[in-house]
This record gives sequence, C-alpha cells and structure tokens, in this order.
Amino acid sequence: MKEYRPNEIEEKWQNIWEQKKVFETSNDKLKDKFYALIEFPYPSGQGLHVGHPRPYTALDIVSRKRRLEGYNVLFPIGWDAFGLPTENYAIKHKIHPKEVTKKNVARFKSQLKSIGFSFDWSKEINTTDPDYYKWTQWIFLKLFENGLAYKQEIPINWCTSCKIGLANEEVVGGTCERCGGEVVRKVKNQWMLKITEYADRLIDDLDSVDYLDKIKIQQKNWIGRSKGMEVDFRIAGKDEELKVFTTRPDTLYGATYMVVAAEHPLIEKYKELIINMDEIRKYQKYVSKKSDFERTELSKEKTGVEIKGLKAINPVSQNEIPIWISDYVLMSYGTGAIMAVPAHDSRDWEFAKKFNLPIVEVVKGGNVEKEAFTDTESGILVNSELINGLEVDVAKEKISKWLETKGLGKRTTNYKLRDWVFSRQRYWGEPIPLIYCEECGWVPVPEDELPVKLPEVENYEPTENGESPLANITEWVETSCPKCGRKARRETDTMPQWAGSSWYFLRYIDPHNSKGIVTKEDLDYWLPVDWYNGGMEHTTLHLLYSRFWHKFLYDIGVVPTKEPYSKRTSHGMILGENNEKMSKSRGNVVNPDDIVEEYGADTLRTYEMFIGDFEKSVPWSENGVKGCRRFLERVWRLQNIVVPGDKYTKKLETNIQKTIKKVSEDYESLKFNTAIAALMTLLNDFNDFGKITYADFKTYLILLNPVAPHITEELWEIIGLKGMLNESQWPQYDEDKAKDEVIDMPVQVNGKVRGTIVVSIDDTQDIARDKVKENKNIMKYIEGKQIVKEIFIIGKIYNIVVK
Ligand code: ANZ
Ligand code: ZN
Repeated sequence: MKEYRPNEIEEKWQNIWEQKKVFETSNDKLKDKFYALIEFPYPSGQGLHVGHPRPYTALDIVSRKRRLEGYNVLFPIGWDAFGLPTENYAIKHKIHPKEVTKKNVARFKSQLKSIGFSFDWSKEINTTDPDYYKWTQWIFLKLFENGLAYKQEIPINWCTSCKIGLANEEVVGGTCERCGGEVVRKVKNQWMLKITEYADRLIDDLDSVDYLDKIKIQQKNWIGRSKGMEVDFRIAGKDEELKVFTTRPDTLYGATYMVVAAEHPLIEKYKELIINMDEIRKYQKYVSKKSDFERTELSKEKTGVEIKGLKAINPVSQNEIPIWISDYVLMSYGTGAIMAVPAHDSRDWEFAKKFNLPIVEVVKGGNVEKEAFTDTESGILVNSELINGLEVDVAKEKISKWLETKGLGKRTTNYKLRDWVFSRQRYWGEPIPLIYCEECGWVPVPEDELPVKLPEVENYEPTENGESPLANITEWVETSCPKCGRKARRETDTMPQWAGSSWYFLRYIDPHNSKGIVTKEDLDYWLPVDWYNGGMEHTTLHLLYSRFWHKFLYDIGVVPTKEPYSKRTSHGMILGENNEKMSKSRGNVVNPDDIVEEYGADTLRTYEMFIGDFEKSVPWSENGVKGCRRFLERVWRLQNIVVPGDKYTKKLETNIQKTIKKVSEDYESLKFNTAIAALMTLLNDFNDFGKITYADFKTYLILLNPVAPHITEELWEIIGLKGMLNESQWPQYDEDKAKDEVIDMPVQVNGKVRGTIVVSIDDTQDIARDKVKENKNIMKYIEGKQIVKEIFIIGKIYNIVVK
C-alpha cells in the first residue's frame, strides 16, 4: 500500500475533473434540475478565510450527491467585486481598483480550486465586468421606466470617514457598518428605489417558500408591517388636528398625554403661542445630534419637555391633556406623534413616572402603579365608557368603527421599511445610466448604448464636497441628450454594492448571453434556485433586495417565478480557537491554505463539516483537524482488507443499509456532522469484522465522496472499480433492511412464557418494560403483585419474578 499523500492525490483529481469538465452543467433539460447557490464572495485582499469553506462545502456535498442521483446540477461561483474595501485599497496604494480586483480574484480562485469544490467554472461571473454590469444597469433603467427609481432630497446617513451616504441598514449603532466611522445626517439629492411598494408582497410571499423560521422572522421584522389607526386629537381652542398613529385604539381612554417628535411641524406653526420656546429649542438641539437608533434605545433614561401653551383633547373622554416633546418619538415613523398610554406601554410609563403624569388603567390584569401592564393581547377593558367590559379584539373593532363614523380616525398600515437609498458618491461601482437634460429632465441612456462604462481615471478619491469622483471627469460627464440632442450631463453617482448581488443568480444561468439578460428557456428550466445557503448577516439586506428585484422582474415578465429562492438556510460562524471572532487584530485567524498544505483539502472539508452543528457558531480546533486526518488515514487503509465480492457482507449489511439511509437524509438536512459520525462508526464495524467486499467498500466510498471527494476517487481507482466515482450512482437502501432488526421477545413470569413483545434487537430494558406494561395479557400475571426480580437479556428474553 502506498502512503496517503493528500497533496498529490488532490491535485491529480482536480486536474482530471477540470479536463473532463465533470462538473459542468448539462444542457439536457429533460433531466430533473437542481440549482444550488452559495453567496458569492467579495474578493478581498485578505484572501479566503476558513469561514468561507463551511457553507461552500455544505452545498458542494449536496450538489455532488444530487449529481450521483442523476440530477442536472447547477452549482456556480462568481465575484461580488465592486465596493469600498477595494476602492480604498486602490486609493491607498495607487493601483487601479480593476487591477486590485483582478489580483484578488486570482488568489481566491486558486484557493477555492485547491479545496476541490465542484463549481461549474465555465459559468463564473464578476459584477465588475462590463458584460455583467450592462444588465445591472438595464434592470435599473427598467425600474426607472416603471416609476420605481426617483431622485429625492433627503437627509442621509453620511459616513464622515468613508465620505459616502449609507442606507439605514448600513448604520449600526450610529456608526458605519463598514469602517466603524461616525455617521451624521446630511441632506443630499439621491436616487431612491421604491422597495416599500413591494413591502406587502415581500411579507406575504414568505408563506410560499421554505426558509428557516428565524430567517422569515427577520425579514418580517425588518419590513415591520404594523396595522393600526390614525386618530385625530384636536388642539384645544384651535381648528387644528394632531394625528397620531396607534396600534391600540382600544386604549384611547388611557391616553393621558401626547408626545410629538422634536422636529414636529406643530411646534413651528404655533411657536407664537408656546411660552417655553427657549427650553424647546434647547431640547431640539440636543435631539438633533442623536441617531434614530440612539433615540429608541429602550433602556435609556427618558427625557422631554412639555409644550406649554398648547393642549390636546382626548377624542373619546374629551379630557384636556398635555403635549410633550421627547426623543423616544421619531419623526420618521407614523405621523411623528403618539397618544401616550402609560398604563400599557413601557416607554410611556417610564416617561409618565419621571414627569408625574397620570396613569389610567384600561385593560384589567396588572398593577399599573408598579409597572406598565403590557400583556394586553387579550384582556377586558375598564375605565373606558364606550367599550367597558369588552374583550380587547372586540373593543378595538368597536372603537375603530366609532372613530371612523365620527370622522376622527382611519385604519392605516405602517412599515418600518424605508425606500432604498441607491446612490453612492464613489468610483468603484456601476455608473447609474441616466443623463440630465435641462429640457427633458432625467433621460435613460438608450439600451443599445449600455453598458455605460466606468471611465479610466487617475484619481478616484471622493471629493470633499461629497460628489462622486466621476463628477471631476468633464469629458465623461458632458454628453448630449439622447432625446433632444442638447448638451446634457451624465449622472455621476454610482450604485451600491448591493446592486450586483441583487440578481447574480439569474446571470449564472446564462452568463455569456450578449443579447439578453438570460434566455427565457433557461430561466424556465432553472428557476427558482432550489437551495440557497448564506450568512445570517445577509438575511435582512441582500435577501430582501434580491427578492424585491426578482419580484419586479417577474412583474415586467422577465422571470417566470414570484420568488427567487425556494429554500434558504444559514450556517454558523467559525470562531478562533479562543472562542472569539476570527480577526487579524485578535491574531486568531486560520488560513485555509495552511490546512490544505499540511493536512489536505479532504481533511479541511471533513473537519469543517464535522466541527459541530452547521447552524451554530463553533471554535476552530487544530486537534479536531488532526482527528479528521486520522479518520481519513483509516479510510485509506481500508484498501488492505478488501476481498472479492459483489454483495454486501451479511454480517455488515444491516449497518451498511442503515448508514446509507442516515447519510442520505443527513446530507439533505444540514446534519453533516452526524452523517460523518455514522461513517466513522461504519468504518469501525468494517475493521472489527476484519474484511470487506468490493460492494461494501464501493458503497462506503460513494457515501463519503461528497465530503472527501479526492481520497474516495483515488481509492476507487486503486481497487480498480469501473470508471470514475463521480460517474457512478448514489446507493439505494432497502427500507426493510435499513430498519433496526426487530424480534418477538418472549416474556416469562415466574418461569412461564406469558406472551411476547416486539422490540428492536438492541432495545434496552426500559423500553421493554414499557412494552410489557402495554401488553394486557402479560400484565394479568403481574398486576397487583410485587415484582421481586427482573432478568433482561438484550435481544433475547425478559424474565420477571413476582410475589
Ligand atoms: C398607543 C399605544 C398603547 C401604543 C399601547 C402601544 C401600546 P409598532 O408596532 O412598532 O408599529 N408609536 C407610533 N408612532 C411612533 C413614533 N413615531 N415614534 C415612537 N413610537 C411611535 O408600534 C406602534 C406603536 O408605537 C403605536 O401604538 C404608538 O404607541 C407608538 F398600549 O399607541 B401606541
Ligand atoms: Zn433633452
């Protein structure tokens, strides 16, 4: 036997697979298809990280298995390569971002190849390739033509360090998601996409897809649909209404004061009447420095100022109530004003306690002097004249009707989701393909002139005034209007990095098409993506954006399905050995190249799948890696105990059948670790028995192949099995034989057989005892007597002695 030398074997098979185009998708549309998708990487300067191979190996396993089952599999790969890190690196080192990208892609590519993923490399895409971004621009123009892209002056989140506008989603705790820099508000004219128009469908259609529950919940929470009512409160002595948004019109009698956002227009309108304007101005200034995030933090001490000189009238009780301003009410949500119900809302309660405002219980059940009673999904109304004694649901309906008939309110739905800020003032992104003409306004670049290519420039530093670097390139900016021919200017903003990844799974299907985005026939066959796995950090942004674009493309007849992905799963992170997130600064980063070099790609793959529950974060362990290498060494040595025979060894057959079943099921349900554990157990059985047939070994190799494709392919060749392993078939199991062997176990009471119970051959005494208890015939001889002795022989007999 030759020694196990992974590096040699791995390179050998990778070359063979590539030459024979083993993993290229076939054009045979009569076959059942399987489209497996992983989130394509951003080719950063750091190279691949051991976190990357985890999801890739997972779907590689499923893809390899499905191929052996006869599916036509599409398992593509590409590069999400526009974006800031590359641009920043390019600026710092004075290399063109295109060059930086090229270099990074080459590195990533060789790393991925060394791990032996079965990607169809012929379908590789790159979002920065003009042939690709031509279609990103095309989709944008379609959105524009359909009224879903518009320009608006809006206060945006401005990262003071990246000098770039950020979407709300990119601001984390008041800082930039990318660089951690301070984010301030700045008014800018920005391109926006009307994702809010799709809010309902983005929620409702989740019912038709198979996503992990936690992913669906995140999508729903992010969209934040909230059904409620707008209720009018009159300003005392004025012909003026203050509108609030509430989800709880049934608690209206408990509204003892109101709160408006510090920026609410009511204040400016009545500033003459307000007697404490100085105090209010001071508070407004204090609030303006805070992000929405900081304002709504639950834990913080409540602050606020009463607007003295104005009062509101509660529309049901007619009581005069004070109006306050406080930072816990946001101008950007609902109407920017609330009716405060301190008895049943925690924030209102804290505020009321601090400023000594009345608290009136309206839903029975708590002690509202001690704390807000918020468990009010159901309950009975009190202190509420029109709706006393009613159940919450009924009360809500009744008061809503009452308000509607009086013209005091209307039902509305609010969303947390905001339109998508689509402009970036940077160089390394897709140019927005629009031209501004004094006469015609915004005019799309004609389709046959796409792509609008990024001009070659010397300098891509952002400008100090916050304009895109493209704005400085006069010869590029100045153009003529496609409509009227007059002098006109190109839009200089570029698209956010999210653009290219919002539709990449479509282009994979037909990446070299120069006439259209994707051939319709191919879309009909391949969509939807059957299985998409990606990180939990992308379940709010990328997933939502790509579902939005897909729905839009469905509406205009480009794609045949309403949803892009039928199934979405997610993996946990791989942490450093010290249980912390891997990062350069913590010094705990593991480079996959080193693992491949020292132990082999098959070991890396096996380890990453064996490391723990796929969905959980787990720390890296070098010892674990070694263990997996030892396991593969033992697999390697199985070649020594192979004996002729094209049938399963009788004594091993049940275990083999069981393992086929378990591994087949586990690979499909993200339980890679238990599948590998089952293969380890079977290996022990093989060794205990001492010899295995070709049939035993063949099945073993196929089962292990998706995890460790190189070693299994090599062993296949060594023992002289026909063809290549990847051309063989996934083993079937015999449902009956895969079951645990069951027997009729005799049960003796005081030495006489009184009946039998059906148990598995390895069932324990506890299980057998339960079976006995269910058996009336046997129990006749036991009931009412005292059991003095039990002898249980596993798989044989159960003896009970009674007195
Ligand atoms: C009275 C009330 C009583 C409320 C009660 C809640 C509980 P969601 O579900 O997130 O939509 N609200 C409305 N506009 C707001 C704003 N601009 N800033 C801060 N809070 C605002 O929450 C809706 C509830 O949040 C509304 O219903 C309102 O308080 C508050 F027992 O009205 B409620
Ligand atoms: Zn014009």
